Amino acid sequence: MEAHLLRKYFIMGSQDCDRNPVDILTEAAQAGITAFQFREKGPDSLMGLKKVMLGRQLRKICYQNSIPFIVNDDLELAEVLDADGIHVGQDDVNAEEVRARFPDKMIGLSISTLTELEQSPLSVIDYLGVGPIFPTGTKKDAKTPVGTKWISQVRKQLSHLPLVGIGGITTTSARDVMEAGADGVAIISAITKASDIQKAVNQL
Ligand code: TZP
Ligand code: MG
Repeated sequence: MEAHLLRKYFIMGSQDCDRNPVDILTEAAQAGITAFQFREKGPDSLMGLKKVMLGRQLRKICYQNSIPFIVNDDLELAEVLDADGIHVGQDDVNAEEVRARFPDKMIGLSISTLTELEQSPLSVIDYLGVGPIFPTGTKKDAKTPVGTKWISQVRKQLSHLPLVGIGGITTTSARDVMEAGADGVAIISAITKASDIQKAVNQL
């Protein structure tokens, strides 16, 4: 995977949006995000056909703007929507199983601790999501923040693997995450809650 695609990695599901997710992604795509992850998850998220129908609309926006479309956790949905990639966490389906099923899709894996890093099947994944870097109100079950120092540590150990910081990153703290050695920032609320998405993406 080309690391520059992770630079401004926008993640979102309908549960993160106070207005139409289609409008939010359209604005973010036009403003210059470099990748998108459809993460329809948690309380208030859509299920079944509604999830698929929203996914189709978001997928189309990514096609039209040449932005990689990545699905969180849901392998069936990734298949149905012809996603470019899949992102899995520690409690989701194993990355090796994902690779066996999808030889050509990008695979991202979240890690929060050294143990998780050591136990990860790094040879089958395309990038790591590292965090939460800062406290976040978006993911209710987020682990303890690891800080930007941890990005530097992971970067030292893994010079070859693209990595993106996630969790509580704002337009002002994104710089620290990049300077610690990340290839990009993965953000939800810094974009979904922005009063001016164009401006927020520019600042990022
Ligand atoms: N994984 C770790 S923190 C997080 C996820 C999905 C939430 C990130 O959201 P925000 O609003 O950018 O803090
Ligand atoms: Mg997960």
